[in-house]
Amino acid sequence: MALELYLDLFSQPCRSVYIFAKKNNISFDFKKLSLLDGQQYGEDFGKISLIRKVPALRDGDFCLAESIAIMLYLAEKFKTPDFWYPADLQQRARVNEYLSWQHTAIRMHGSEIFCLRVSSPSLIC
Ligand SMILES: N[C@@H](CCC(=O)N[C@@H](CS)C(=O)NCC(=O)O)C(=O)O
Repeated sequence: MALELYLDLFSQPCRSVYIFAKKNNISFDFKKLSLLDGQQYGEDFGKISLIRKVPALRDGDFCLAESIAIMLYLAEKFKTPDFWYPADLQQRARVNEYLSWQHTAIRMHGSEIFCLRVSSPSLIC
């Protein structure tokens, strides 16, 4: 069974996973999940992701949520070039530092802008 990625490209974490997989020529079945249509609440998707959020991965019987965890899984499974997730302990720690930092330092604020734009488009040009 091909590796499946459940994605809605409106979502920043989904775009991260998508771009990472594409850049590394990782083949996968693109499973489009429309958040605007509420497909995350469907019965089938509940079996893929307990937290009902995208991105989500299915690799055989194994399901995984969280964009960072998914990208690290892909990096290790497909042995992507070293610069993505270096083998060197301290270089890898630097990547981990960034991945930990970005959740609250970048992504959270990006989400706020997105939500504001969707809910009140006239407030932001
Ligand atoms: N920390 C998660 C965030 C996942 C997330 O919040 N996904 C949103 C889209 S950006 C989602 O699926 N929301 C659906 C919902 O809350 O109903 C990650 O990095 O994957």
